[in-house]
Amino acid sequence: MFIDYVEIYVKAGNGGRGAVSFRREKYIPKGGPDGGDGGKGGDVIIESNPNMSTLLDYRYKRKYIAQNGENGMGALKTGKSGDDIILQVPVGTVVKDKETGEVLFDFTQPNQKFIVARGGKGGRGNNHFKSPTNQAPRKAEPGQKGEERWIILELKLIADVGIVGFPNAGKSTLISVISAAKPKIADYPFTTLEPVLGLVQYKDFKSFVVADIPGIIEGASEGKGLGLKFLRHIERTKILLFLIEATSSDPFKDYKILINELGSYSTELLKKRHVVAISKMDLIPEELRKDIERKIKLKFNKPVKNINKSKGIFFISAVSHIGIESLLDKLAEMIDEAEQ
Ligand SMILES: Nc1nc2c(ncn2[C@@H]2O[C@H](COP(=O)(O)OP(=O)(O)OP(=O)(O)O)[C@@H](O)[C@H]2O)c(=O)[nH]1
Ligand SMILES: [Mg+2]
Repeated sequence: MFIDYVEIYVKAGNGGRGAVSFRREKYIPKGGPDGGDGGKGGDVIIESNPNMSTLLDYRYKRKYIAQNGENGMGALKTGKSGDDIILQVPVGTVVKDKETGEVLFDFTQPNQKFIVARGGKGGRGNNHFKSPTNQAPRKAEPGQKGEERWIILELKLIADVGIVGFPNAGKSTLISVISAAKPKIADYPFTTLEPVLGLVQYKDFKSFVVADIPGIIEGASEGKGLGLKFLRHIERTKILLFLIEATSSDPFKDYKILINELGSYSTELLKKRHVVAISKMDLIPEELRKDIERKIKLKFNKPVKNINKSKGIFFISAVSHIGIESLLDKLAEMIDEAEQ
């Protein structure tokens, strides 16, 4: 199962307390203080693991408590430090403080580490409190408390291009043709229930990552269909690809509905550059294609509220491999531009 949002509790270990102890040696009646310090509490650390792809583990176990430091001992022995806990998460995970919503860390690379709750320091033993006036201090410190907090782990996939469209528009078919990804494809809506990433190996050994997400319908922002929560996976993409069926009765209207739904999730999404691809062109009889293309182009020339003009409109068929190359050329060019 693909899980992209969890809330968990983390608590670092407390520091051990410092010891109150006095040296005891033969023939020395009054030994000085020799109470050792308490050990440090264990940290709770989060680490990004490139082999993980979901936050599923954290659905079942919600609380992570690191070990406390041990108390200090006589003969200046420091208590043992508590063991750290390391929580592994997929690359693309954002860590937020649950109470404030503040982003604490964003794992964009593999093997990054972040201490989300710091273990408490051990308290000092009584050997630190000796002074000219007090040769036999009975004072030692308690250990500090380990930090604790509720946090949110949210996985936002990292892709270059996000494909958005109505259910059944052919999004999964397209990603299966341009990449090695093998998502489920079927002739019914909401076939795709979780996002899929595909690596497109492009000319000149370049590559880019495309994300296929579940279909969006009118009213998705009010919870219709699968809702909009998976749009978090296209928040980080550089480019959006709107995929609209050629056989639709009004492709331009579909486009406006999609824009509207995206905008109600986040206006930031609409600031991304985008292209439009009209899919399933093989279903249009060949002799009608030119005419239909011309009409659709004309319609899409009109400006749409809240979004910049698309960087191009492509007429494609994933099944018959029509127009795929020029679409990929454009996407690669736009990614290059976005990276400069
Ligand atoms: N003729 C034709 N059919 C296509 C083409 N692309 C996709 N289809 C068909 O359209 C149907 C839906 O395709 P999917 O790729 O599953 O569509 P989707 O957009 O991923 O759908 P959801 O996951 O439900 O949102 C399937 O029956 C595909 O075989 C195409 O280029 N030409
Ligand atoms: Mg699909």
